[in-house]
Amino acid sequence: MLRVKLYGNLISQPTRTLNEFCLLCNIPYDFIKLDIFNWEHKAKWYAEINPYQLIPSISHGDFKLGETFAIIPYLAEYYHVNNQWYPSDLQKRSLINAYFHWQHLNIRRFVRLLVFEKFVGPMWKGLPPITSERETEIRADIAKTLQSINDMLDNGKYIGRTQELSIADIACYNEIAQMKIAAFNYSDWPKVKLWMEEIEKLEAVKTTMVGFKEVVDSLGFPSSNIIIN
Ligand SMILES: N[C@@H](CCC(=O)N[C@@H](CS)C(=O)NCC(=O)O)C(=O)O
Repeated sequence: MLRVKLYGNLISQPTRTLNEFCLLCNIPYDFIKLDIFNWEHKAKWYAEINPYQLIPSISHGDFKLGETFAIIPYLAEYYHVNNQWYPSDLQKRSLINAYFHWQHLNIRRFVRLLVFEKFVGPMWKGLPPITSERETEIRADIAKTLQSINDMLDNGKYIGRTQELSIADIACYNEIAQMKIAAFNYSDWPKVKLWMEEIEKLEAVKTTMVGFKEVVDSLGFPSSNIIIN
């Protein structure tokens, strides 16, 4: 069976989501680690795989594709995925896809701002350190979004309105777990905390988080919060 080449780096939330999707759905793949800290994703060869020059991307035979939430439906269709992670039922799948669209301007937007302004900007782009006022402002937006996720979970369903965990939960988890590098405390959102613990029991997530922790350690960011038992 044709194998997928997955290009990315496990520091990246959507890379982890795709890695976990392949593991959970037994999709045959090889992981190609890009040294994004040395701008490998901006290299000319990579622009041919993903013209947006972001990670993750895949190549599959001659076909090349970027954007996680375009890649998941592509892989699902090619490998006939029909399981709890991405059911083929049209309505269930559409509810999961709805989360994919929501996340960009909600949880991902605020987490990305925090990670960018606190770490990426000062360390790689020569930007000044984040001020405490600005950090408080972003954390307040994260808190509001976490509260709405907590409320969603409180309704007795998972993120994709499913009865069991799906790839929507995995994608959402990766965004929220990114804040472990900012020593984030999740205890104000008890449903979120429990749900994270449930996800962290999955072998696919544990394996991927080990890789995440390795990158975080190599960068010297706090990693003790990235618990893998
Ligand atoms: N919507 C894209 C987002 C991709 C994205 O923003 N990737 C980040 C890492 S998480 C990246 O490549 N950053 C490098 C850069 O901005 O130069 C997806 O879901 O795949």
